[in-house]
Amino acid sequence: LQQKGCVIWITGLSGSGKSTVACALTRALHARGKMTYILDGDNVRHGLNRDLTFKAEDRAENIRRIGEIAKLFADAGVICIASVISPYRKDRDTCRSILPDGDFVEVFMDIPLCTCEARDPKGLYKLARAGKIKGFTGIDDPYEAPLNPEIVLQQGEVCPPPEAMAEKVISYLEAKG
Ligand code: GGZ
Repeated sequence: LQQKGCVIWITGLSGSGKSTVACALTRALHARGKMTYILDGDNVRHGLNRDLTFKAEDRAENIRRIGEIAKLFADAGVICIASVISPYRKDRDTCRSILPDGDFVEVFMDIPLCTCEARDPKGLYKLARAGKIKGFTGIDDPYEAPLNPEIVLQQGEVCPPPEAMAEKVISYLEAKG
């Protein structure tokens, strides 16, 4: 194989920019001739995982399935980018545990709730605040931030462009060979 696969696991709140960074990362990796595949929570929930709700057990099952698929892609030599809220540490750690050491790269979108809520791209925070969506992550459902992620993507005064965030991931991958 010309390319070694791995899993880039992007975790963070709704509206933190996971999907945007996943797309920027894919473009940057393609430009370097790498094969990638994005597993986006919101998309996978429309197909394979359409039987799952947002209660804790179903979120766990959502993450388990996405982790198993990501592993298959990595086995096939693809850089698989999972962009899923994955709010529970235990569920993310289970995904890590099924991969060889070093092949699970956890990327934490460390963006404050107030920023995500201000963006509210789909108006879901507004609905959650109004009580029209119950169990919304960050509002009335937990988000457990990673304790030891490989990469933390943060914002200062302004949020860096997604390309700059993607470059941080690429630098990490290059440093790891
Ligand atoms: C969190 C929810 C919820 C609830 C619907 N809580 O930002 P989005 O809108 O486009 O993507 C979110 C998506 C979350 O799916 P995941 O598979 O990533 O979640 S998890 O890892 O927790 O299983 C959000 C939308 O679905 N959404 N209801 N209650 N996000």
